[in-house]
Amino acid sequence: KISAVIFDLDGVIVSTDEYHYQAWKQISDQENIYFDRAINERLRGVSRMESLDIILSHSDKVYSESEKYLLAQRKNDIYCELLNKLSANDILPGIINLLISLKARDIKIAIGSSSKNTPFILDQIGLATNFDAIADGNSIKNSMPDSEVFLLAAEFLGVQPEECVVIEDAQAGIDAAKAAGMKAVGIGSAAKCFNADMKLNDISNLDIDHLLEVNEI
Ligand code: B16
Ligand code: MG
Repeated sequence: KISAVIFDLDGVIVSTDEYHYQAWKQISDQENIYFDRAINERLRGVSRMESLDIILSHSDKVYSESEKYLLAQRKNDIYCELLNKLSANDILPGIINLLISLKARDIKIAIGSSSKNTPFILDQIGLATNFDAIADGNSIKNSMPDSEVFLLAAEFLGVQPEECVVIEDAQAGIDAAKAAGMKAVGIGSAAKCFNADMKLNDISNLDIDHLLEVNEI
């Protein structure tokens, strides 16, 4: 029986994925590295340093660890500047209604995100105190597709992995949820994931009864 829903952040609760793209685009332009939206798709759910490695794989130059660190820091400065514009208006359609319905049914809710900016983003959109637990990029060693972030969220909630359903927009996140022994709902670009238990274009099409019965699918 499902007793908790774990939400990914970027691409599920809020479309910060567009800001990640803009920030990485500025860095790759400065470095004269080819970068486009197709490459950006591969960065979904992937940690900051692993994202940088994917971008740098399109360059012939060999970057030292300290150069990489500085590039990642510059990207994050640009990204955080863009995050200043975020507000509750940027919460994606269907999310608030879903959170209210889950609370009404005593289903626990958590965040499971690779992002180290999770506290700042939740604060900007006014959801900092709405979740029963938050597991994010600051509390994990291995990022998605490793199961660590979702297992940690379940531990914080005090529930078993098999009682959890994860909502994700990235293949890496669906893989992480399945590796954790959880059910996985793929939305947006993750609606194409072969291993998602349920596939949807966006949250506003989600039927909550269907979500909580995902075990029986
Ligand atoms: P940061 P999620 C992920 O968030 C993003 O999808 C991914 O593009 C980003 O590189 C990663 O967070 C790290 O973000 O630089 O803010 O620590 O989708 O897991 O909520
Ligand atoms: Mg995501």
